[in-house]
Amino acid sequence: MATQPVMPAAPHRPAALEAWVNEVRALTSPARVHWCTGSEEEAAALTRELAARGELLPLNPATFPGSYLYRSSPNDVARVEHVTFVCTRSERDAGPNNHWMAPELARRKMDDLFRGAMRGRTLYVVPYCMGPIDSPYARCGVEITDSAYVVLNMRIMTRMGDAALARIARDGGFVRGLHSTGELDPERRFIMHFPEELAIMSFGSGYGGNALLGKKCHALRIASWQARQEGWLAEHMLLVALDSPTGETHYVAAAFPSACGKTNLAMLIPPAALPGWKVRTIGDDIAWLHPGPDGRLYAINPESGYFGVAPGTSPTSNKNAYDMIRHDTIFTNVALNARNEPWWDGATGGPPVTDWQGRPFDPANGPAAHPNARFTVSARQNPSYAREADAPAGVPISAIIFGGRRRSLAPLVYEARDWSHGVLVGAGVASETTAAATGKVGVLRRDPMAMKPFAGYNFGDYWHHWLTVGARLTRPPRIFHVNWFRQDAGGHFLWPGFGENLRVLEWVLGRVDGTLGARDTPIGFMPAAEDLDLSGLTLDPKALAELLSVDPAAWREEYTSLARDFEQYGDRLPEGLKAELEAVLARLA
Ligand code: OXD
Ligand code: MN
Repeated sequence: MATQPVMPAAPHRPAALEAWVNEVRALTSPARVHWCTGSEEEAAALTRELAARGELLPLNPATFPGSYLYRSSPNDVARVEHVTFVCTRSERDAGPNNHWMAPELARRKMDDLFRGAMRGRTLYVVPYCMGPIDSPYARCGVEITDSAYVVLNMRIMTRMGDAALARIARDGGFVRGLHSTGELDPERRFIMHFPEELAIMSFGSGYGGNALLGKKCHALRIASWQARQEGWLAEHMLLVALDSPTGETHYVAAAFPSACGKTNLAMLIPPAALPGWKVRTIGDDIAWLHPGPDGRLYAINPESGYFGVAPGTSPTSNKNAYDMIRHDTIFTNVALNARNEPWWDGATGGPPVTDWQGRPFDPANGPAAHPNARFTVSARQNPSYAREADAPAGVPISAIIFGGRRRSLAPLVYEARDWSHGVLVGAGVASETTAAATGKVGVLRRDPMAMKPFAGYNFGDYWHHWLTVGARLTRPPRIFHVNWFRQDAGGHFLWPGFGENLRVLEWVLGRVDGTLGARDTPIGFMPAAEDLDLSGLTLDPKALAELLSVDPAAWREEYTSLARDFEQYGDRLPEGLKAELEAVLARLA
């Protein structure tokens, strides 16, 4: 007798979720409602539908099988920080680092925008889990969206569908994210966060960070708020496993502002001159950090995919990424070459013939690929994927590295004296702005812990929380600061970067293990030239000297300006951080 295939039972839909979906349905009036299961068939059907409408363009099936190009509206190409709000009851809880709106006002404004907004469209219910589905550190959410492109991206970036729904039914609570592309009108575009209600409302944009609500909105802004209440940290950090030639593995977390090379560092390929090292990727953008029972700090990557910057991704800058995006990848706002392959600066195919807006390429119109063009790809396609990315308990962190894009001042690397000095080092991160957000590029701005756009509450309280978490760790990670972007007077980079950055990581781990030396400087511990393994590297001695120098007068100015910045946090600025700042200034005097 032929056996019938056993269909898995659809998971139970929690009443609170059904009620919310019904409420949103009444408000937005969609033509239909689709509960996403996360299955292959569902993804294939959505892809076919978008391709039939011309919204997803199939790429060369021989060289980029299973891959598509999506072109966003030309006015919708980056995160929009000026219309991103944190809506806490008290304005002081959002802090001077966030745009704030009173929650009732924000709700009313958003309800008005959402009223009838999904007429004629499908309302997709997207249950998702941030973190391994069986991890106690994972947290779930549900995004309601009217964009099938968002659904396909969320399926790559998160554990999406039935498994997440089953966990939500078990957990009870979930973050509520409501999204509509609206009319893509920049004047009617808002990204609102309600941390006290664990809710997000995003209207008028279809772009990544504004629309894939699991990422920046949930896993950083809302999660940082949750993390403060629950005693952990949600951070803008990559996570890597570093296997040394002697067979030891260390795990490192590193925070850099957007488009400063987190994905490249997370997928680093060791240079030939450093044999025996292996770098494996756990995450490239977000880390959730929890004090563990053994007094160490444990990390998970809440995401399951990469939403990476395409321009600059090349076989020399990041071969792992370059190979990874040769199939089953969604490209957004790249150009096309004559072979219908995606093109950006660094791509190796023929020259661009069609620009990111679909026009015949003409340099007079600007770059062929948008500078913030992206790829969305499953982490499992990464040749350097670390199996620990799925470990429910996370990985113990040996070192935390902060960094920014600074053409002057910050040396190649220095080490904080201890955790609380490290909090000051993180709070002092500054970086030149990039195309990841709208606004001017190349302007130096403070970006504490690379979280300026993402901390869901007052930075004063956030630094206090960092100090509190550190006090609970009996074996805290060491904290470092790096700068790959130092330039000479002629604008040339002093450090080769990319794979060579492993030389700096080697020193970092040598400090962790107590095997490599350092000299004491007013800003922290720094390697002398002989503490770095520079074998096989041709580096001008003058450049090296500059990379490893500290200019006390310039640093006094830097910390005096940081002290002025801190003033805006008033009595929310923790005493511990003030004391660290005064101590550095005293050392610099
Ligand atoms: C990102 C960003 O997309 O930081 O990761 O903008
Ligand atoms: Mn990021």
